[in-house]
Amino acid sequence: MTKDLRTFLTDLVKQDPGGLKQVSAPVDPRFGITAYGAWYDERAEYPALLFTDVSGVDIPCLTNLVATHERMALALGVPVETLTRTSLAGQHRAAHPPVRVTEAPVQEVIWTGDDADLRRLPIPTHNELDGGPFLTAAVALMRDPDSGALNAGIYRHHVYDGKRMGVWFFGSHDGGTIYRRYAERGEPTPVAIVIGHHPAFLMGAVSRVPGIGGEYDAAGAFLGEPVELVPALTSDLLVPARAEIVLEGRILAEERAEEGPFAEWPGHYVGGGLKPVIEIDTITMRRDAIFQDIQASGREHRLMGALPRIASIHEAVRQKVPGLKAVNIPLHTRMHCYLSIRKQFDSDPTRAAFAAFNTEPENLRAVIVVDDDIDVYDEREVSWAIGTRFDAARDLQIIPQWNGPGGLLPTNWRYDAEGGRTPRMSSAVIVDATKPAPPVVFPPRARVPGEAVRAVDTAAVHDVTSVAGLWD
Ligand SMILES: Cc1cc2nc3c(=O)[nH]c(=O)nc-3n(C[C@H](O)[C@H](O)[C@H](O)COP(=O)(O)O)c2cc1C
Ligand SMILES: [Mn+2]
Repeated sequence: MTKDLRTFLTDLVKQDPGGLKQVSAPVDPRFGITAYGAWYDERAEYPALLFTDVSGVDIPCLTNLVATHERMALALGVPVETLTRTSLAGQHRAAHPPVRVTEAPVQEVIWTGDDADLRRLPIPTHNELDGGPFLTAAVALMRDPDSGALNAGIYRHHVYDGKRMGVWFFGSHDGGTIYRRYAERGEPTPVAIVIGHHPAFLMGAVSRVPGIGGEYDAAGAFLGEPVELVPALTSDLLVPARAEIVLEGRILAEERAEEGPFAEWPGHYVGGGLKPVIEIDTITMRRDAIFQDIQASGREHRLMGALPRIASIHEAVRQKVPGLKAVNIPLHTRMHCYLSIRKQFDSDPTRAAFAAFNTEPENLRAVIVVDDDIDVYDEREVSWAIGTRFDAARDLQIIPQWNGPGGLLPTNWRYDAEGGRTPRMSSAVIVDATKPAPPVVFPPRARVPGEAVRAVDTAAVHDVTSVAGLWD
């Protein structure tokens, strides 16, 4: 059966009892949905939550679906260790290109005109000081007017009323490039916003694919099968046939509106300032559609930011430094990246770090490079490498003007006592915690020979309950 959100929920209920919880009490989309996520977060639990009685609307809201490595592993059909302890390298992106189909479940229900009203969807307001409801799991599709390529990405959409939303494309993201290309010609940008699909589809949509477009291929690689596409109703865009909901509209060429504030993954609120405005014309959906949300600024948001990029960074760094072994972006500090390499040249760490920075230019602030005997998934190992193999005067490189100006990182802004802010550039660092390249002989790491440890006779070990007999 072709994979979609429903096939995944079916798998989840079978494979992971308790992994999906239904909340049948009435909830207010304003803080009511995220409140349940926060309640579980306080207990370090992250079940997927399906709200079937959201006040004022008929459509249920699903959140926290992609909040754990375990569920993502289930979605990708791999052991969880593959997600938590490897780099998901070698996603064969070209293996499953998208296919056109004729059956379009996502167009079973069509809302046009006044009926195409965003207020009929269960769109949460997530955190205390957010400027309003936001779409957080919405994959916006646009076509590059120069190459014709279809591009996808998740972008935050600030819902202003039944028809209009603000959208913020960060820094150099392709979404913004496409919008600016249309806007420079004075034309609106056709957009289709996809809500609700298999988690592997979302992994593809937020992958760092080189060049504009290619996200449908990346999604196919993660799904292990092609994404099925049908034509949108109001543009030449192609939308996933088995998505839950699609919003069709245009990004207006001239209009701008104040966007945000909105709580972002670094854990702070960030206002966008004046941003492009989308007008929605048509909303299509499946019968009994499920609206999908990502718990903003929570674990789900950070996991979805880190996980797909680990694979992309692996792929980019490996091209420059073939000795790359593993990549980690720790969930709790998503602006840091750890690379372990089998070092051949003293230039390897710098080359590797720049390849990582250039794959994730908006988000990374520090790349820490270690040798291949260091486990980048173990914070203690990384700290130990810094403590023993890194000399700040020689091995710290500062890139003074890397990030910003502006964006999500608080360091990219200067704040003042009046509550104002000015965008500024911020720096990035490379921490080279590797040993010198061969043929330099570095002291070996202390260890008891493995052979001797394996020969330990545990049957001869017992608790000492009395000292009688141990000495005269
Ligand atoms: C939950 C979530 C929210 C995101 N929000 C935004 C956003 O508001 N703006 C943005 O430019 N990128 C956002 N991203 C990142 C993009 O979706 C992602 O980097 C994508 O690769 C960008 O694609 P593009 O370069 O093709 O535009 C978000 C990612 C996730 C997982
Ligand atoms: Mn892209």
